[in-house]
Order: sequence, then C-alpha cells, then structure tokens
Amino acid sequence: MIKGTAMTSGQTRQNSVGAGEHAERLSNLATQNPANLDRETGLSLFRDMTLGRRFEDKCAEMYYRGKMFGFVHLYNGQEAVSSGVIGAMKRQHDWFCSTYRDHVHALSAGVPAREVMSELFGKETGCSKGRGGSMHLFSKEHHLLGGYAFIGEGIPVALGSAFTSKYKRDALGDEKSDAVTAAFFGDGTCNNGQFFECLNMAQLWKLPIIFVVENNKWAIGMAHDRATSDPEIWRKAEAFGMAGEEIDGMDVLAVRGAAQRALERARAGNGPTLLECLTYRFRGHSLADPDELRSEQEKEFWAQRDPLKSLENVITEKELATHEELRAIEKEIDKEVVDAVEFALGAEEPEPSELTRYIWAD
Ligand SMILES: Cc1ncc(C[n+]2csc(CCOP(=O)(O)OP(=O)(O)O)c2C)c(N)n1
Repeated sequence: MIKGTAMTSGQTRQNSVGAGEHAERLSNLATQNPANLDRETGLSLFRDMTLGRRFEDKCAEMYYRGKMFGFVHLYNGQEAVSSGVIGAMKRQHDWFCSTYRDHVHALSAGVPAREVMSELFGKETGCSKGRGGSMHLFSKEHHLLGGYAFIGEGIPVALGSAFTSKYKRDALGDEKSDAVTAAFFGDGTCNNGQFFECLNMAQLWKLPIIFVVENNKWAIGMAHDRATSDPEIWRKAEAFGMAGEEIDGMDVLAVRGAAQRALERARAGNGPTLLECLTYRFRGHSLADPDELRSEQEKEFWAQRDPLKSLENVITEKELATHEELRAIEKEIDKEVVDAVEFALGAEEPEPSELTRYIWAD
C-alpha cells in the first residue's frame, strides 16, 4: 500500500505539468456499468449538472459586469461530484459542509437559484441574507452547514454534525437519527491538520460521515503532485483503518455509486469513508485568476472528459432520452438562471442598521 518512495515522487513531479499522474490513475479505474440507469435518474442528474454549469457561466458574466464583489470561485468541470454525492443523499435529512467553491453544492441540495444568486449580489433575499456572499452560502432548511473561506474549516463542523446524529441515536435513543454528513474539500486541503485530526476522530467513534475530496490537481497555482508526499489521497484512509475509495470524478454514475456505498456504510453504523474524486476545474482558481499556469495539453485532456457530455452519451446510447429532449432541458435551465439574475438584481440590499444581525442566534 505504501508508495511515495524517492523514485515515485520524482516521477510524479515530472508529470505534474501534463495530464500526468491523473491520466494514469484514471486509466486504471474500472468504468461504471450504467446498466441500471433509469430515465428519471439520468434526467435528474443531467438537469442538476446543467443547472450547475449554466449557473456558473452566468456568474462569470455577472462578475465581469461588476455585479458581484470579492472573490468568486466557480465549479465548472466538477459537477459530477456535487450531483453524484448530494443527489445520492436524502434531501433535507442528511447534512453537508462545503468550501468557498460552494454555489453548485447549494443548488444540488435544492437551495433555489434565486436565493443563491441573490446571495452573490449581497441582497437580503440571499440564502445567508446577503451577509455571506459567494464563499459563505448557508441554508438550515437545505441542511447546508456553510461554505468556508479558510480551507479545511468545514471538516470539523461536519464532524460535529456527524457526532450529533450518532449521539442522538446511540445515547438518546432516537432511532430516526440516521443522518449522514458529507464534508467536501479540495486536494490542497488534505495537507492541513484538520483533515488528519478529523479522520482520526471519525474512525475512532465510527461517525456517519463521508469525506469527499475533490482532487482537481491544483491548489491555486500549486500542482497537487508537487505538494503532497503521497498524491493518492484515498490511501490515507488505510492509516486510520477507514474505508477509502478512488473514483473517476468526471463520471457522475461512478461518483453516485461510491456515494451510495459510503452512505450505506455510515447509516449501518460502520463509520466513515474517504472518497477521492479525480476531477478538474475548467476555469481558473477564481474569476480573478488569469489561469496561465496550467498547460493547454492538460486542459484539453480534461475537456475531453466533460462530465455533462459523458452523461449525455450514456443517456442517448441507452435511449433514455433524445438529444432534442436534453436541449429542451438546457433551455428550461437557462430560463431559471435568467430568472434568478432578474430576481437578484431587483431585490433589496440589507439595511445598514442591520449589519450585525444574524451574527448571533436570536
Ligand atoms: C487556512 C487557509 N490557508 C490558506 C488559504 C489560501 N488558499 C485559498 S484557496 C487555497 C488552495 C486550496 O486548494 P484546494 O483545497 O485543492 O481547493 P480547490 O481550490 O482546488 O477547490 C489556499 C491555500 C486559505 N484560504 N485558508
């Protein structure tokens, strides 16, 4: 199991500028058999990923038109992770924590596009009442325990949430308390202390939690392979005696399958799972990043694996829907996104006198 010999890390370093290490890892992963995919699930995943993609494209447009302030981190390319994991969770029952790259996680959990867009515009109608902005989406109703600007901050919050569910069931006898919590974070975050501390506690107490690493190869401008002694993050689970899985994070069906296995394990009381999803962001780190560090060859490799196109191929090859039906869904989604922008533009800003409201619970 132990890699990371001097020779291995030297080789991965050389590879870091090309499609490199991830290309090799992806080629070793079994492709998902979509035999059991039904029309309803296929279309629901397609709809969710399309909403994520189109919403983010509109955010870029609005940002460059000066409608949003501060840093805005988009999720393009990574949609299969959000739709695969959150789509497998029980809505408004299970919980999750996000990062600053949080818009699409919120949408997958059902936070209305109007509320997410309003939050990005700093309006009172936003899911965090306009006080949070892009990096701090929150929705108690949709069980989103927050987006976090500091990397790794959401992991202990998710751990606390998982502990609460288990405590209610085991110590207080609440049979219905079988919620699982997912913590989403990036590869760069896995070199932080909270990651290791929380993995340890989660396994020690067999907490119902899923650690979802969205390994998009880069932490701003630092290539993952150059910053991490053993770049295969999922293997770190073994050090804690925890289940770990490596997944093609561009394949929504593969992500969904792995999430279902992890959810089942957690609900049965068998503890946490570390899921490493190999994915890629199609845009720069944030909208302020000119994205000059990543090679064209690498970007092209990942563009070929666009998760939306792959799902479209599966859906049409299995004759679950036609290309025309999928174009019609895109049109509907475009309308929803335009409506969200119009709603957010017309909404009120918070009253300056209420600046400190919501800092503490009423
Ligand atoms: C505690 C902390 N240290 C440093 C930073 C600065 N920072 C912002 S984003 C980032 C890279 C994170 O990369 P990764 O976890 O891979 O997430 P990704 O952006 O790829 O989604 C860093 C180091 C921060 N936000 N928080």
